[in-house]
Amino acid sequence: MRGYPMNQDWIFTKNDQLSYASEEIKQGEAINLPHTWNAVDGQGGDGEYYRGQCWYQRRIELSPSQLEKQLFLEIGAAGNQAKVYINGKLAGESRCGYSMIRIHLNGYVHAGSNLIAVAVDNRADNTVFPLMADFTFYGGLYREIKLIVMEDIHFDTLDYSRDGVYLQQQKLSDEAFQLTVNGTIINENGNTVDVNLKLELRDAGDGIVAEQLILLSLQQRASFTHQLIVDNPILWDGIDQPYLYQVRLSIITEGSVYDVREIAYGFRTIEVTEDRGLLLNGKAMKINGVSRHQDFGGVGNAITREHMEEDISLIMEVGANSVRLAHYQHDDYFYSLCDKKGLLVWAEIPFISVPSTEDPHNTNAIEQLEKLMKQAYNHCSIYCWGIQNEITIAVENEQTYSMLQQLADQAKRLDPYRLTAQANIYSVANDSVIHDYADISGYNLYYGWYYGELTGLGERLDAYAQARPHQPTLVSEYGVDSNPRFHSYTPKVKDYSEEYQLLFHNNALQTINERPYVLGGYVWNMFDFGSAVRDEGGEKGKNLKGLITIDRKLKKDTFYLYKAYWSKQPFIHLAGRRFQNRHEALNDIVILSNLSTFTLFRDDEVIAEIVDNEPLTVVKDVQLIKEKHLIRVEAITADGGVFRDEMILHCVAEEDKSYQYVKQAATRNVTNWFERYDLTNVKEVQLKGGHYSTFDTIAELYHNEQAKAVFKKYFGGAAEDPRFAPLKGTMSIEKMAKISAFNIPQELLALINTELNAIKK
Ligand code: GCB
Repeated sequence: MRGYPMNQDWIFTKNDQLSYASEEIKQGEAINLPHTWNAVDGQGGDGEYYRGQCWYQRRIELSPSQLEKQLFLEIGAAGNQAKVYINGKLAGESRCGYSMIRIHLNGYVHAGSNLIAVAVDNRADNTVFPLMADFTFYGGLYREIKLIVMEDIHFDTLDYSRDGVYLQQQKLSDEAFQLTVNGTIINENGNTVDVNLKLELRDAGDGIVAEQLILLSLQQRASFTHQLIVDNPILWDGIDQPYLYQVRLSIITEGSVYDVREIAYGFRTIEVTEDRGLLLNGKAMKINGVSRHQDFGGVGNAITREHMEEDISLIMEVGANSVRLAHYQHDDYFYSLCDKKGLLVWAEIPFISVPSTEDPHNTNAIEQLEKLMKQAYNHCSIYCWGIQNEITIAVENEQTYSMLQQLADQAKRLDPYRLTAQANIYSVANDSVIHDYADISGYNLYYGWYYGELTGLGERLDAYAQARPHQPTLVSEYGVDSNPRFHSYTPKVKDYSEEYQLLFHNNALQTINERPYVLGGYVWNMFDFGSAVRDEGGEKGKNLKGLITIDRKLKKDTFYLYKAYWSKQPFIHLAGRRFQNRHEALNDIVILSNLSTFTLFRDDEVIAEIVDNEPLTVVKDVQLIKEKHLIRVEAITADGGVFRDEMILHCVAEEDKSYQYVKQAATRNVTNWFERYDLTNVKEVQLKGGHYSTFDTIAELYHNEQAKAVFKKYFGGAAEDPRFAPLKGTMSIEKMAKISAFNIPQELLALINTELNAIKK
């Protein structure tokens, strides 16, 4: 299999005309891939971003000799749906916006110039996931495209898979692993041939560890399963020792090599235990995890390998040992980087927020899971397949469970050796049966941000552990938005200050670390990311929960908090450097470090000598007297290494108001909007059957003019917003009340019910 990049010289237009399947685009824009049309409006517009069907075209010149080979077009991904036309004929389609697409070109192409036209569509479609989520659904051909050239006899490349071969591993004993190789070989010309399948295992130094030759006779196709016993392999042991072997598979006949796959592969065991948490190679490992969305500032999801390398090096710098690649399939290259660096990966599909109301079987979720798994199968870093994220926002019922059962069954059928995982919204009950549908059932918990107090996190985890002592949990998400422009001496929820983010995460880290039964957590999020519908914290179109800004240029103080907890690379960092104008005379200086002995200076004067093993150290009441002070901290390690950091603080007379987040009058998130209703004497309503109530779905309320009028009285046109459309068929007012953003008090539900329940169905 040889691949030739085809990223240059494309023509793009937003003008949607079916004639572009066969006719040249006249007034298009010349672009190179990767490309998205939402790089700007997807992360900072007025909430709307362009969602439509757009066209891409490119010509490809093929010689008669090339046509004797098997030719495939490989499209890294197309967001969210695509139709691929070759010389005017529909040759392939995709409804999985994050998966790789492969199209067999022979039969569509001829010698000379051929027209490739791709219609890419990111409009809302109730049967294609994600339907609704807190991130931008960027449109475009946002990954690389290649022409793949193969001989007539080759590994199967069209069963959705990447390699056409699947590697599985099982530990047999303390001394040996079994490596199983499954796959299918295709013979395009259909004559009976005998082929040798050569299987080699090479170590990191390219030395042969094991080698086998398997004879296969095939006509059109032949499937094979082969096992190799690997004695005492060097283990892939996470970030400490991500040792990779190379599995090389070659198809050979009469001395010629027809097809080769080389797969970097590591041997490891991963278990989740009731009492010892997650075990990697038998050793307990707390999951020090971060989540990642794939997009970058100004680039959207049209990222390159350099962007991915930058992300992985930041994730390594913070010292994480695991990454949740949310909320969809990421670029294959990223999973390879995780293999190389030893990061355990939670991989997942965009079955998120709400199921389809038009397709009760959610076929698209099943298809996306199959593609994710078949394409990412051979990455040893992946330890679990995520089957849903907060899918019960609007409704949790038998249909949800049967859907999850189907996804879990499919994951186990395709891969019996890896775990399944799910991430639930906090409103899912601790004893809900939903937790049974995956090996790992995590909670996305935002106590002290969207609801509750900071202490709520620990209380909730303890309550869960009591309700389900046999199933350990993890915090599959936690975080708060912070804008490094905002600062406070008295950080509090929703002030978006860097200081509140620090406080929140320090509490979360302590809470998770203190509880051995908690597997660990995934910070939401390593990076700020595009979420066009958002407008909060002084930034439009972005979720600001990152430890690093969306352009990857600024590490917020919380980044260094994690580094202090997790990383073994010695460092020291002074927090609060952007909170430069200090109007109070006495200031607490916060030091973040994994070192334990340091000296704090104000200008040239030593103001504290500290010995402290805590990742976060506070030196209280440092007095600022001059207009400008240089605050410096220095640590000397046992082996004489010197680490220092410094910052300038200004002593000012008046509070610098630019540090305060001022809520815009017209922001889309209105707090306490219900205050215009008198809720003082509202009584519970005994609901009558056969009448409307807050338990009916919005779609049902909309069927009746009177019920619709009641809904509109309280919620205005909310249900008519296109973003709400996927929710209408499943969301009730009761369910809305469970979502903190809607801010609906219980008394208001009763008030609405007095009106709704008077209307006969
Ligand atoms: C969640 C979602 C995630 C959001 C996050 C947030 O629970 O799973 O997609 O981005 O909350 O920031 O609200």
